[in-house]
Amino acid sequence: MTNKLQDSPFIKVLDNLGFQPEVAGGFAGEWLGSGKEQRVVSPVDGETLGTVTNITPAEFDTILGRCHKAWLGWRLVPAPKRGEVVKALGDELRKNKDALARLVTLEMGKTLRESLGEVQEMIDICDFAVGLSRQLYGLTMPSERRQHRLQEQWHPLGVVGVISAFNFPAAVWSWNTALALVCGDTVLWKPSSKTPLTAIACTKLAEKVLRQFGFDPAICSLAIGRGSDIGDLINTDPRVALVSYTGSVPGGRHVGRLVQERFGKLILELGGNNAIIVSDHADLDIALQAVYFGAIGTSGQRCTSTRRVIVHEALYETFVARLLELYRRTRIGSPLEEATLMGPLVDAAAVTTFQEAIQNVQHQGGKLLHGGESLPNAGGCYVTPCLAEVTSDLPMLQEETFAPLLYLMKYRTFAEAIAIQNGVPQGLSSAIITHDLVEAEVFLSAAGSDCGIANVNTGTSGAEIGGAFGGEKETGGGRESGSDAWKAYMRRQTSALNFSGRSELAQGIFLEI
Ligand code: UN1
Repeated sequence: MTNKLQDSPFIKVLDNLGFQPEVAGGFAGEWLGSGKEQRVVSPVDGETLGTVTNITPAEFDTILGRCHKAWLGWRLVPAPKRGEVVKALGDELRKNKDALARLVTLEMGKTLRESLGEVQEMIDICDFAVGLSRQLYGLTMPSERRQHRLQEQWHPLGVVGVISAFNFPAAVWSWNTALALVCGDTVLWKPSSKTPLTAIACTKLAEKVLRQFGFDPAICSLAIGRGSDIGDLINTDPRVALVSYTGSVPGGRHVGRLVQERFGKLILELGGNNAIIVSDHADLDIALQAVYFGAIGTSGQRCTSTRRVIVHEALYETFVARLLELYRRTRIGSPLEEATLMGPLVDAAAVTTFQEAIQNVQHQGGKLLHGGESLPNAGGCYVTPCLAEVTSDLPMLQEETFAPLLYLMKYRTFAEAIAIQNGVPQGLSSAIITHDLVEAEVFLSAAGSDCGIANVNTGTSGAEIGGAFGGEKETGGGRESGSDAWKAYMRRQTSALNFSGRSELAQGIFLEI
């Protein structure tokens, strides 16, 4: 470790969060990890942030064993008491909001203001879950039999395996964990190998809170390692009752097959290919804001990022000219600086994928209007955001490129716009910018957007935690976060209770004995 590194701001960030930069990547009541050492490099400036030791398969077995054992006790704690723990976790996140956000920025490169937003989402879901801890309602139903009662209850499920991606390295864990904890589940987290330090920081905070309450800290366990070994151990082990996977479509296909094979439960949050329709009844300022933030926010690395804009031909030229102006002025640079709008991509491989996609688009007949260069800023992975003019039959439009690459296309009729919007295999998020009430209603109707999220006059990204988050088709169909997404984290039990003092079968069946 160089002196420069010891003096650097990220060491102070790590100190604030209570850990050193050389750390073990496994936790289940104690920290362990004796597998491969992994150097964590910041996309901000190419500097080493720390070294994490991955866990071995044998250590995984210990961790999962402890996490499962912790569940046997945790499931019996009354849900409102579990809510108190989540409340304290939310308070701990409030206290550490700045430090954790800085760590997120240093480790994966999103701007500090977006990282602060990410930690805010974590605080929000904790607040939501605290309320939920008193509202895990089951229904009672009128029985068809006399003096019988029919009811359902929701019971804790078991260990929830959370496999998360680099782009929301802290929030995805919290959406799953806050709900899982109040539902009486324990959590085993395998974060992206690109963001282990953020995962260690979050787990440290959870450990602190659980210890304060005298609960087994293995309730929030951690298993850092490669997807192909540690991830698959999670997918195949029947002790993991639910696997919540956020990642690519091919990754989801793999996870889905393994978990389904053993009839485990699944939440899949896979790719998006999100479009905004800009109608001829749109407020252009709203449209520009929605499209610009949707496309360059998190350097185009959200699953909700805007990838396609479908613009009415009547205002296409004006819209594109104004968007181009914004693209030219994009302030690209260190995500730690207040003025920066777009930070780096997560790593060099992401830069290559971005540039290859742009080449492909051009080969297929797309016209490059702006961007696509890689910038040599201080060892980081910086690029200029790309705008490409295309027709709606361009094959690349079917694919999600996880980068700031935005496709612009024209439409003539509203039906055509909806068909283009729905004409991709993914179905996460969508939006329309219009002041025409009928268009907005059609967009939200059964014949409108086929996505899990459909917004009017606001963009595709930045969903609030209060709604259920997730999408259809190749996006995987899972829902997490708000609304009744908690039900996926519990098992439903239906009971018939007979207090009639005699025996009566349902469906009017009579049996003489
Ligand atoms: C993701 O990119 O994995 O809606 C999730 C948003 C955020 C969540 C994104 N609240 O953009």
